[in-house]
Amino acid sequence: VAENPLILVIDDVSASRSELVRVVGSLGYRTAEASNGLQALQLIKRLRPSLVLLDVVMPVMDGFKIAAAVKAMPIFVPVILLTGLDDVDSKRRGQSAGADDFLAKPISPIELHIRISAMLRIKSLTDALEEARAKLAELADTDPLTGIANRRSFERTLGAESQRALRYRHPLSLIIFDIDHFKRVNDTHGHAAGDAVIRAVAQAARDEARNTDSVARIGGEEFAVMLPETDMPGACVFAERLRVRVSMLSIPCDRSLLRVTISLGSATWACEDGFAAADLLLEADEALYGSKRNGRNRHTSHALAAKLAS
Ligand code: GH3
Ligand code: MG
Ligand code: MG
Repeated sequence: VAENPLILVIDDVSASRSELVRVVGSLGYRTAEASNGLQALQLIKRLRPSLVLLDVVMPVMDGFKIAAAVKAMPIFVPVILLTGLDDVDSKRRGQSAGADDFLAKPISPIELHIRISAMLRIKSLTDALEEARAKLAELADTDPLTGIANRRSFERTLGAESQRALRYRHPLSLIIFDIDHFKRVNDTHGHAAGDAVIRAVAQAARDEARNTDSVARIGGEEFAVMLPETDMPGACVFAERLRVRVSMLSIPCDRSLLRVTISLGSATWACEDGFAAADLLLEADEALYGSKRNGRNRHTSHALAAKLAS
């Protein structure tokens, strides 16, 4: 059940504030009140009101400044500006500050009710759109089979983490891993079993990683883990733990339990020379192929700067 909308009343004059709060309350809304701009902005952040009723005449931070600050927030909070009767100049300034509607004082309760209802309708439509947009954005970044990040999302993370590491000169490691002889799983047990294996391996990596790490599926049976603030020994410890964990999985499939192994390659930037995100990926990929060549079910690590220097 949706809660009663919360209306924030902002007015410096205590008597008119109380009167407005009383009227809004009698219309069936929940209320909160603020007597100045600073307090109002803090309350908006904390309480997330559905609508703001804002007096235009206030000391220090007037209604225009407050309206502009509310509109600069990343959430949509409708603002109804309370102006004097026939105060066209205030309406014009309020409009350019971002106020959504205007009401002339003295306020008629019926007029107030109509304006609030109309604004709340716009607010709920806007909120529903924003929710749908956020859901789509999440879907666009998620691999449907495993629920972890997809390649598109991984590439963005790789770019962002590379820039952050370079800028603050903090170490950064990238691990790429690939399921060994995965074709055999598909060929022997079928595609559905193959999918179950991919899901189980993704879950293992997700469980092993920290919240600040990012795990992504970047190919059919190929995954990546970004490890910010992680040097080469740290990446080796993580890779080894993950390798062992995956090798110990028993994945149910029909009447049998499937076992798989993974090969891993890592690249670490150790704050020496500069590097590009693509270098990290290339180097981790080369390390992975080293692991495949040397017999699979193992981890190979490359240092980025050392390779560039040689
Ligand atoms: P290697 O040890 O060298 O990695 O051998 P491999 O058999 O794992 O390597 P290869 O890259 O030749 O095979 C990968 C297979 O993964 C081929 C493809 O059919 C299968 N595959 C890719 N995506 C999916 C998927 O989403 N589901 C399933 N079940 N199989 C997939
Ligand atoms: Mg493979
Ligand atoms: Mg592969």
